Amino acid sequence: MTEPILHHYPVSPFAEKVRAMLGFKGLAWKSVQIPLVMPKPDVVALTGGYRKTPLLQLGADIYCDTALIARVLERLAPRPSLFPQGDTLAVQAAAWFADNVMFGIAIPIAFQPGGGMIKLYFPDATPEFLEKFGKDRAAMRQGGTVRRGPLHECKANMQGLLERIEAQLKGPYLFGGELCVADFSLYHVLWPVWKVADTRPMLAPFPRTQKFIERIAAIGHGRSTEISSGDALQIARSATPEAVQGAVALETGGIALGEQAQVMPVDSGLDPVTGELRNASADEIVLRRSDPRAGTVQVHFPRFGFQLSKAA
Ligand SMILES: N[C@@H](CCC(=O)N[C@@H](CS)C(=O)NCC(=O)O)C(=O)O
Repeated sequence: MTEPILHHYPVSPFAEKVRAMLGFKGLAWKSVQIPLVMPKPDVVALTGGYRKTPLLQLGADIYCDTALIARVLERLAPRPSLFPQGDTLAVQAAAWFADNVMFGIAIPIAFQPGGGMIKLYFPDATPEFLEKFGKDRAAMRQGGTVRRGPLHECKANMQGLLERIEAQLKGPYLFGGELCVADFSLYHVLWPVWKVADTRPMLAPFPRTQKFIERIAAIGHGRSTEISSGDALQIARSATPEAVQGAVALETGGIALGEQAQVMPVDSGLDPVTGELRNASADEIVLRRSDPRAGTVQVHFPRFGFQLSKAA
């Protein structure tokens, strides 16, 4: 089996979601540390424009977005399953709510300027670094649908959500006794609140929730080996993209397979990726593109939350 390569950085909650899923699956993986802010030349060489964190690479196939990465990990290692109750609406809805709504509430709490996670992971951060970080994220949200509310509003919403999470956790996990993909989504958005000493007391009135976070954190990250982004580009260049099984062109707005198309997220980081359309199913879009350093790669996106259009 091609060893999966995770492109990530330590402070990223979405990367923590995938690190924990890799640990759960007991997979050996390669780790590439990528920049926190743009420019990210080696990331963009692989994706063609998409800049978010993390990415999963399997040879010359690049998977964007953790919702899709979860499905890829399930295919690589079906047991233990990330979908023990099935890939149901309730599971998907809970995962989406955590990844999108709750993430937007947790970030202003745990990534307060100059404090929180940034202080924990970058204790020597200069004012210039903090300014660059703030500007990078503001630019990333430009034109998208993501809103960052003021701190007091986020804290109020977090309090209300924690009460409901605590009530939901009748067993060890959201849907009972078995861990599923939605638990990893909930875990990674609460992870920064739990990591930071200043915000951890918010969880104190919710012992079941706190135990839930500790239980998933204790899974660990599996076995990883560090490689450079140059090594990852070399791996992509010397591999051949996987043949897409059962390719379809479902509701593409008139784009046929083999034609040039453009894909980008709709929420934030609206950086279009252009390539030849190889698949557009209800779940996944695949573009094939070539890059002088990465060679010919296939970039995979989930269908949900992404926009497919004709190449400009
Ligand atoms: N829907 C995406 C969201 C990923 C995301 O927003 N990641 C954050 C880091 S936690 C990010 O990309 N930040 C900007 C960056 O790393 O360039 C996913 O599930 O992968």
